[in-house]
Amino acid sequence: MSEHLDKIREAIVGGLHNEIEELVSSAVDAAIAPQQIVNEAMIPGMDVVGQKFSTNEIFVPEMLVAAVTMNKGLDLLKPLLQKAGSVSKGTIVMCTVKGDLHDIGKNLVIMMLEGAGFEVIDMGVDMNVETLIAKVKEIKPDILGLSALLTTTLPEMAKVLESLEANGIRNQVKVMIGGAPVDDAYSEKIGADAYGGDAAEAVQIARELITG
Ligand code: B1M
Repeated sequence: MSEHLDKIREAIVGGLHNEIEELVSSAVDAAIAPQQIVNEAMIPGMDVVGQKFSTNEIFVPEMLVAAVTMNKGLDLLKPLLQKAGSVSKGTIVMCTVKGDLHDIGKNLVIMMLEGAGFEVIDMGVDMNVETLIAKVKEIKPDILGLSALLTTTLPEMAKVLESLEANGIRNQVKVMIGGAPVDDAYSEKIGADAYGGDAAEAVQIARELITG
């Protein structure tokens, strides 16, 4: 099993986007659980990419190819991660905040939420506050999910919460936040309802937020 996972991790790190689908398929054929492929090979691969970027061993183009490779692998796993029930467990509007283009984590969270039976409206990346507030007013979701990967875009989460207050709709929607630089303390500081550390935790929290 570890040979499959090692190869997938190395393919993400090396940006082997032409090989990833075959590697993921053969891991699935070898009965390795999709969640294990994501958590023990793909995400650790992205962590290595991040470390190499920090130490100037690789630059943005290589990081981008790694992201393409990751997305191809996730696309293949998506139907296996999703076994949605027919009755919606609740509605969630989700985005990556203004100024931030990182969407792999958000997409993974969405896949898991959909798999758990939630209806998710994906607003994409670099989402401006006005458009988001208009969507919340239109859809009236149970939960608004915000993702951010950059320390520079974290304050955008606070802006969304301020804008919900200013529009008089803060008490109508629960707000869940997540992303690598986010933590419980930040969630509390800006007045979000919850912080999710990873996709599985996000599902658990969404359930709790909806059942109260
Ligand atoms: Co970017 N980048 N990047 N990047 N990038 C980071 C985040 C960085 C940590 C790399 C580093 O320096 N080590 C660093 C941020 C440093 C900081 O702010 N302190 C960084 C930087 C600096 C940048 C640029 C500024 C680089 C530049 O241009 N000079 C630039 C910014 C662009 C922008 O957004 N405006 C940039 C660009 C890019 C690419 C476009 C090349 C690419 C993104 C492609 C894409 O997403 N489509 C990219 C990538 C791939 C990364 C790393 C390597 C990987 C991110 C990732 O996908 N991780 C990243 C380093 C790292 O994180 N190791 C890095 C895998 C993903 C599954 O994890 O997103 O954390 P994650 O999501 C997790 C949890 O956080 C959680 O669940 C997910 C699943 O477990 N979660 C939630 C996420 N959202 C949630 C929401 C929830 C709940 C849980 O509820 C709503």
